Amino acid sequence: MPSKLPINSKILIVGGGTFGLSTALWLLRSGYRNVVVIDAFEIPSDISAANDVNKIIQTSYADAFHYNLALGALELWKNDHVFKPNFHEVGIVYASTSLEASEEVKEIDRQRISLGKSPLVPLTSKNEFLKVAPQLTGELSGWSGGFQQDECGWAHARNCLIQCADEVRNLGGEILVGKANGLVIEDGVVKGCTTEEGTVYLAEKTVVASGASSIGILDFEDQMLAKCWTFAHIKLSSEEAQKFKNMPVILNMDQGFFFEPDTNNEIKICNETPGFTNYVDSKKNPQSSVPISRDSIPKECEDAIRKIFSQTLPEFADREFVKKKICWCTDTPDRSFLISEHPDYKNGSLVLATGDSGHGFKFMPIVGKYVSELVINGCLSDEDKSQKWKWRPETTKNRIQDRLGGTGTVQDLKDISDWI
Ligand code: FSA
Repeated sequence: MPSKLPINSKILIVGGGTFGLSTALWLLRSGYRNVVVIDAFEIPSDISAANDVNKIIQTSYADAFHYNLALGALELWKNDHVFKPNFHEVGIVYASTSLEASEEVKEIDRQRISLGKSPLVPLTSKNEFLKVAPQLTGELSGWSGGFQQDECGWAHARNCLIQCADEVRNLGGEILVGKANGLVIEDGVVKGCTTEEGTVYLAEKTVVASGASSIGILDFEDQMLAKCWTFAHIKLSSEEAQKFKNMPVILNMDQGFFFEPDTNNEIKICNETPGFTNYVDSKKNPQSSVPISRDSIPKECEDAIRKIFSQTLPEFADREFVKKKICWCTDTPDRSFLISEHPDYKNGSLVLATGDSGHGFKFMPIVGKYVSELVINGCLSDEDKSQKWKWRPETTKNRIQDRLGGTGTVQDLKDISDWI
């Protein structure tokens, strides 16, 4: 077993988003004081996937590994003063309008039962949906599913970033602006990173936690595939918004999801798709899909969003979008995270904490526990986690897709001509 990292060691975390800030928080709470986070932007970064008004906080998973991990996070969503104020435990309506999606809901139910949880409340008719979400006015034709009342809902993601960053600073951590573009390596040991601005940051341990931007810093041997999803906001009047207070998250597994209005009276709605890449080389190597920022969405995504409203809240189906955005995630081949020491560098000097795979945010309160364990002890105490999250370029041949909706295939943004 490697020796424990001395308490005064300098730890550099590249990326101040979900994984990076959580790691900084856990390290500082473990007594490490020399913790520096750098991010290309002030927090909350405009390109962090978590810079968003709401994200689903879901504990129910079809697989026991993520289910148990989410239950660990839930404890902190309910009790940690950084996260608790941002968690809204309003429940989730899991719905489906296709056979594959209804299978997914059944899988979740099976896993719940095997973990000793009560089954989801079955939703097989419009009336049953209205009992749990009376705000819905649409016909919900072909909708079925299940309802989970507690241990789930949504969180104000942007405020989590802000509050976590405040806590990091309060505990003595530093958060600096700089766009990392490479590592400083001496004799096989990572000694920090360089930035586009020409600054060199040195540290005993470097953690790369920069989500979809991680591929700009080091070669992940095609394990990371940056993809984006789309969402829009509509604005309600105060009277309209009033009716939706504490509405559960409406999550149709094959079409998309929406939330109760935020404090600005805006409803955020996302359409489900297999995601979009942005390849910059014609060979389409996974690592050449790079995030770009856009305040517009493909027309087909607008149509999909309006379709969800026409089934659930037809009064909003034609309402103007006051915001349209794309949001970047980075998929590993099997959609488990990559939380591991890099095998090619000595002394565990480079730790990777990335590969959110489009389901990372709900784990924000707890993910740093494991990354910090790796930084401090040089290994994870749980063998299952070290297996699941290890460096694994051999898995790139069998990349799973694992999402429903849209055209059924991952499209490249450059092949989309119709935008709104
Ligand atoms: O499990 C979750 O955290 C839901 S994430 C929401 C979402 O838009 C996915 O529906 C999508 O497939 C992609 O993974 C990005 O995130």
